[in-house]
Amino acid sequence: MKNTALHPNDGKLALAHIAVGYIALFLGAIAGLLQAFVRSGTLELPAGIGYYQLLTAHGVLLALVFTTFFIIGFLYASMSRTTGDLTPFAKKSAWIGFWLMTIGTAITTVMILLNKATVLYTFYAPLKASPWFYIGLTLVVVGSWVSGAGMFSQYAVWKKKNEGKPSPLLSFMAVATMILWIIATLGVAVTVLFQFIPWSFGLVDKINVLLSRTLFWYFGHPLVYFWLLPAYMCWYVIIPKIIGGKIFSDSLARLAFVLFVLFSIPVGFHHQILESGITPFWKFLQIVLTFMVIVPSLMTAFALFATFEISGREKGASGLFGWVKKLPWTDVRFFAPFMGMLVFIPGGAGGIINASNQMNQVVHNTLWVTGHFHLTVATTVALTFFGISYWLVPHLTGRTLTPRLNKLGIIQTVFWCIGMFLMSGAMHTVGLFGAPRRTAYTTYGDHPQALEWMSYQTIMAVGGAILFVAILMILYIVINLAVAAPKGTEEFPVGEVHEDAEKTPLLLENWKIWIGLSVVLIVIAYTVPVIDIIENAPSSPGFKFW
Ligand code: HAS
Ligand code: HEM
Ligand code: CU
Repeated sequence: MKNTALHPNDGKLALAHIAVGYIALFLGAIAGLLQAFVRSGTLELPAGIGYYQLLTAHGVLLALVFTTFFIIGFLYASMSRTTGDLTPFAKKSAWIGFWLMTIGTAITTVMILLNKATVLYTFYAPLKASPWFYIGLTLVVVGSWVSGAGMFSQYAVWKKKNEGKPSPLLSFMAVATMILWIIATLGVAVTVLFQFIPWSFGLVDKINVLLSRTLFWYFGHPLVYFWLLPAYMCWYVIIPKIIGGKIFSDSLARLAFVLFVLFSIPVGFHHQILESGITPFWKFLQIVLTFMVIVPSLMTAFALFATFEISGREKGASGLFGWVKKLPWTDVRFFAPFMGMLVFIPGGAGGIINASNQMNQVVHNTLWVTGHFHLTVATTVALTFFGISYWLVPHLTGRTLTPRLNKLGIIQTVFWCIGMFLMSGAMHTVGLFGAPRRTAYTTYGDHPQALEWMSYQTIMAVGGAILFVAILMILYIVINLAVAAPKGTEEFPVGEVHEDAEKTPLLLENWKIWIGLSVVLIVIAYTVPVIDIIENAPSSPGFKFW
């Protein structure tokens, strides 16, 4: 394993991805701030900007663009760090992928800004956007596939040179994440290419709404694990090194990733529990599988506690919780991802509530759900990505994380947590009182219940404002780390496996078996209901409500 800095070209590649990601974060956060103020009744949008236009920009730029670009940059940096300089093929694929994704993002964003695609990030039919919105999204997906091909070839070349050895853990995880992504995006590619594009060009009049939503959620759920797995890469492999400990178990980490490849896809119906036209049996089956996909997260929680405790005890901690004191609380590279882990405890618990049939009737389409994913993706994942940026950006630019920037990072993390506690806490609570998500300011004719929601929506705005300050802080830090911090070297931390851990069975690297099993589960969970939907679900013409 090489410990030096990345090859300069590989560094540029990762940096380009991260830069686009942060630009999207900035633009998306402006929309978020405005939304929070509109919903509290303190702001009316100027210049004919619509609330849903803003919400579409927010969802697309943050959930789709910020995440995907940051992730691909990070995965390439991880591959290069653990398997050596990228091969010419991998490098070329990565750059072609980058440009396809960037052009696609630009087209999609322009369409949203022109108010020709106010369909939200889930682009549910029968809302109908300009065909260019869907074409832009297609370019993003195709670009990510080209990038994926580069990663797979890099991995295959390493495997060939090192026959019989398990691949470096970080590159195994990068490949697993990309396999998950490719299987998942097939669903969205099918609906966009065969349903949305012909329909939005007017080649066909009607669209099978339920089929398009089902294909969307076939993709939309694994999408959330595509966000989560890179955060898990940091937790399993990078955090142990930062805290001066060891990885608890290489096999357990790999097994968790394999379980995500198996169980994260055939579960999309848990977003459609209240959708008519799907037989309860198939919803039930997919919800059982949803509970299976909770297992690898519980395994992860276990492994992290074990890593923290073992490393603390090796440093002399005693008592039940003495190890907590041995953690490096003042190192933002640890502190930011750690706060992400902590937030994932209520975030994940909320997910389990969502997935429970009866409780889903209460929370579906309320602000509770919005609260859930601002904890999971917008805090657990986002704070971990910030935590990665503190060392990855200076590592790539040949600079250092100074004590001042480290301290600012700690303050940034605290601001994020306070802002999110207020915003997401208010969302969860008012959601239980029935306040709907995806709704601009309204008092429903001064209905007493709607008036009760208002004070919570004001708390959401206060939280949103604090979050926006935190956004400005992270941008200041990242830009500093990219262009202004003192020259030097910053380590790309990669943990070693604890000597007491079991040897890794090679079976875990047998992708044929895992991809095969994943396909079997998908076929079982989706074939019958999809045939039923194709045969029986009605089609609809398009609508433009904005
Ligand atoms: Fe979710 C809706 C169910 C996880 C994101 N989810 C959403 C949407 C998004 C989203 C974006 O079943 C909305 C989509 C839309 O626009 O409509 N979700 C789940 C379940 C999980 C889950 C069962 N979601 C996530 C993650 C996301 C995410 C992760 C993004 C990254 N979700 C749902 C359902 C809906 C839904 C329904 C539909 C709702 C509806 O009706 O519309 C599980 O994967 C969660 C498992 C996680 C855990 C937590 C493990 C804890 C760990 C931390 C350990 C901490 C340590 C530190 C070690 C069980 C690993 C502690 C140290 C100390 C010292 C204390
Ligand atoms: C929705 C605020 C950061 C992802 C919303 C809504 C508000 C909001 C008020 C919902 C409104 C509604 O349903 O009417 C903010 C603020 C942020 C922030 C103030 C920080 C400055 C993030 C981040 C992510 C994110 C970092 C993801 C990485 C989403 C998504 C939606 C959403 C996916 C749902 C869009 C939809 O329903 O179509 N946000 N947010 N947000 N936010 Fe955020
Ligand atoms: Cu889901």
